[in-house]
Amino acid sequence: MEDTRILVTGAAGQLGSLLCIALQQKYGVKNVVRSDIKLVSGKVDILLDVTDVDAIKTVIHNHDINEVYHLAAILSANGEKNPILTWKVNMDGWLNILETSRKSNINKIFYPSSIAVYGNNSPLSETDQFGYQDPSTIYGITKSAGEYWAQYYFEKYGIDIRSLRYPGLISVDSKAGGGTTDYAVEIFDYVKKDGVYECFLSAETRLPMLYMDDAISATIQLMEAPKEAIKIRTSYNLVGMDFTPEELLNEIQKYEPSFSIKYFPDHRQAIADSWPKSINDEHAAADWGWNPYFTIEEMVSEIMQKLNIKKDNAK
Ligand code: NAD
Ligand code: AKB
Repeated sequence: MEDTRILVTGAAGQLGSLLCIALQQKYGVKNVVRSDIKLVSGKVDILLDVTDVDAIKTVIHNHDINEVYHLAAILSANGEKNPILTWKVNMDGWLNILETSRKSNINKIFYPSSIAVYGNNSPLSETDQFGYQDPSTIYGITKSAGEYWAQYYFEKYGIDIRSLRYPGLISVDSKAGGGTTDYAVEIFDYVKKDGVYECFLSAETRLPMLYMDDAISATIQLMEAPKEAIKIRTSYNLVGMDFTPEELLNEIQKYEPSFSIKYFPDHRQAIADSWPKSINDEHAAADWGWNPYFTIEEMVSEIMQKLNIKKDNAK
């Protein structure tokens, strides 16, 4: 059997930098080629701009790649600053990966989608796998179209493309990259006695979220599932929890009672308001056994351990 030889695009990002560690542990350091448009020491092996199709071909050929994790993208909030560039990176970049894969030895691809495919006219509570998509951002438009391109290349060319519709991903070991859910990552940089976080969403904005460890487990579990188990070839709904900034604050205050949030909602509020409040991911559970581990309580407890902050027993 040939070795799994993986190319990761966007490897320096919030997800990529941690997913690459898990892939290296699983497949061996030499079998994971970490690429990004920027060189970040310890996170990126080679420079690769996904809008450059010739560069993609060369890397896939020179490194004998047979699997791709295509993470490179511009996220929701940053995308609104430059919609045309966002289309170019997210859509042309994805088509470059798909076309190069079709013409080479690539047999499996991971493609991350997002809850951003849903929007104002979608069902926003317990949003169903097949709920109407109505993306409100250029990012969501590219992710929605990208899902259908994934299904098209699977059906027409037989490439085994698998995808997850991630909610907001929360990590402390890597920084968020310019999205609407970033507050739930940034906030932990401010947690200390009498610390204050200035939140760009309102106190009651509910959004679906997932702790990074669960996101990485889900990704690997999906990619390892038997081919016949994967019944959805657009992208699977996936979630771990949902909460508001105020609920996250209450959980953090169990450890740091004097910590507080000041609310200054900005342009990202409208994006958040158009996204699901909660997600139904029963197809992921039924098809390949998805079962998240982290609740908000377990996540905050784990993060506080990492930050070396102990529970305040008075709370
Ligand atoms: P990120 O912004 O942290 O990282 C994206 C990376 O892509 C960056 O390192 C950036 O340098 C790179 N990049 C940008 N343009 C590029 C180009 N032209 N060529 C090559 N690389 C380029 O994003 P992330 O949070 O790590 O997200 C990874 C993937 O997961 C994205 O596709 C994103 O849409 C998806 N996703 C993330 C979340 C989340 O909450 N983090 C949620 C849903 C979906
Ligand atoms: C963003 O906020 O843009 C991302 C996402 C949910 O896709 N975190």
